[in-house]
Amino acid sequence: MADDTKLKIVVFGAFGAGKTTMIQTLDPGSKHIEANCAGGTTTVALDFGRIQNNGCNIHIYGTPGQERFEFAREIIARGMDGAVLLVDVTAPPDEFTSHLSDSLHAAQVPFVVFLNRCDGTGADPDAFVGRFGASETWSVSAKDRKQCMDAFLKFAGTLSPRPCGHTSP
Ligand SMILES: Nc1nc2c(ncn2[C@@H]2O[C@H](COP(=O)(O)OP(=O)(O)OP(=O)(O)O)[C@@H](O)[C@H]2O)c(=O)[nH]1
Ligand SMILES: [Mg+2]
Repeated sequence: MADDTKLKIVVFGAFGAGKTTMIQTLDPGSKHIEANCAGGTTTVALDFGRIQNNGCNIHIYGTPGQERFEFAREIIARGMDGAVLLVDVTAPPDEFTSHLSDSLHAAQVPFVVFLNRCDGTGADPDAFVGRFGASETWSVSAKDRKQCMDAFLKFAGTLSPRPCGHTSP
């Protein structure tokens, strides 16, 4: 039977890392609450997309990357089954991404690292491999549907889905 289980996966990452772009790539019908900022847009509340895979309804929540939205990240994270930490590999390693990875370890939630913008000028994914202690690391471009979908579904397949009627804490 289709849609008989569900998963909540939350995407974290620093400002501009590509969270909204990846969720749009995974689900072209996804919703995004954004504001204009210098050179583009920034998430000011959340992203929400859905994928159905083998009878599992996967809910994907994107978080705001600006540090001042910590309260929003805490709310969105509640009841998550797994997380993706998205890292911009065209920029040097930053403290905020390390803070996000520390929070995921502290929450004892399974998470995977997506090294993003591998298509970008100056991309250096090797500088990040093994850095965050995640179960797995994938090199992707958030604009490449196949890369993102393959890695995302592989990660989702390692999680334990819940029955659809179950209410999370
Ligand atoms: N070339 C390339 N551009 C990307 C990639 N991922 C994101 N971008 C671009 O980077 C910019 C920021 O992407 P967003 O998806 O808005 O980043 P975000 O992590 O949601 O940002 P915040 O919500 O502000 O934290 C946009 O112009 C995207 O088109 C990628 O993999 N490759
Ligand atoms: Mg965003």
